[in-house]
Amino acid sequence: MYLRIFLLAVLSCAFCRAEVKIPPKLNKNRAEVLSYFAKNVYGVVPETSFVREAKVVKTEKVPEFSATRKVVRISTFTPIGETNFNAVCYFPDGVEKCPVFIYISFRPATDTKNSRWPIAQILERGAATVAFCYNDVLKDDPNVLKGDQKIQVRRDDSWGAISAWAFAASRVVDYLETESLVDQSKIAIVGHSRLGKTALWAGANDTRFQMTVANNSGCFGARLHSRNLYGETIDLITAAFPHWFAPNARKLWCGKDYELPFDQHWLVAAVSPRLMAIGSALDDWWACPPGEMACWEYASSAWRDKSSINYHIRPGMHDITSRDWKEYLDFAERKKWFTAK
Ligand code: GTR
Repeated sequence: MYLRIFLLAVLSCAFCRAEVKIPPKLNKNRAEVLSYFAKNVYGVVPETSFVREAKVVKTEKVPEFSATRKVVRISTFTPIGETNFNAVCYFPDGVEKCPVFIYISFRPATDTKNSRWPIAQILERGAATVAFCYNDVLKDDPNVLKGDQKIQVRRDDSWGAISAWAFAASRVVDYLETESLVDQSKIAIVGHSRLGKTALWAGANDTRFQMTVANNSGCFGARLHSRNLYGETIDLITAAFPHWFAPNARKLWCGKDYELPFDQHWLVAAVSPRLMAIGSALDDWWACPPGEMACWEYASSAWRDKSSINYHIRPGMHDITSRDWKEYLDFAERKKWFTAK
């Protein structure tokens, strides 16, 4: 498989416009990196006085999972105002203090047959898991930030949907901090694709996430722009999904993928020394696995303990599968997350 990816990269270099470029060296500290990416890519979260609230609205036993399910109503804040969303939590029976895997979901969190969120597989390891649906926070629609009465003039560094979804993930942690079943030192944030970008942005910003998982996260995720061989470009992503980013992302960087003064390994490095996992899929050409692999390689230098940043690539298409989850759970196990069981 690694031979296949190598050949893919070589052929792509030969036939595409790609060149092997050394990405810009990280020349900022973590706080500077975060404010740089906020201003120039994902947008700045404004100061807000919204009332943070999390209410457990339902608690029930789920015998088929040997777990307790809690539904929590959580308040959050978005570029179009305050809103509420439900987080669905599963706590395995018999574990006093659980690691928790928060999954940002495309599908409603009430869907227990979602192959991308393998509840039983996670619970079996002695971890709890929580999901919320990103659309319940802010609709994933290019028009969502346009023409709304509640939204004032959108500034060049105003926040977009990725920031809003990441902010909501941190509100889930606010709740978990009040939950006695949780081991506060073992909270992971997991996302796939656009939600892999979101997980990376959330994990870079909020140090309460002790593990960040960016699965097939591609452009503006854990993939170098300067090693994009044949996948999504800044032009394409910011034209199709302008609402994901600050207007600056397009204004400043469109068409400049190979000449940026930064690259995504800076953001990945902002997760260090906490745990980071990057996952690729071999046939996910749009996300560009060689660029994700290179992002891992360049970001790795930020970790003194190299075993705390994990990379894997599996055969197959763009997806988060139980094979990927096994990789992330095994990574957590290697880092002694499950000793409590
Ligand atoms: C694509 C987008 C990618 C990725 C993907 C997804 O259309 O171009 O950046 O985020 O959607 O989220 O599935």
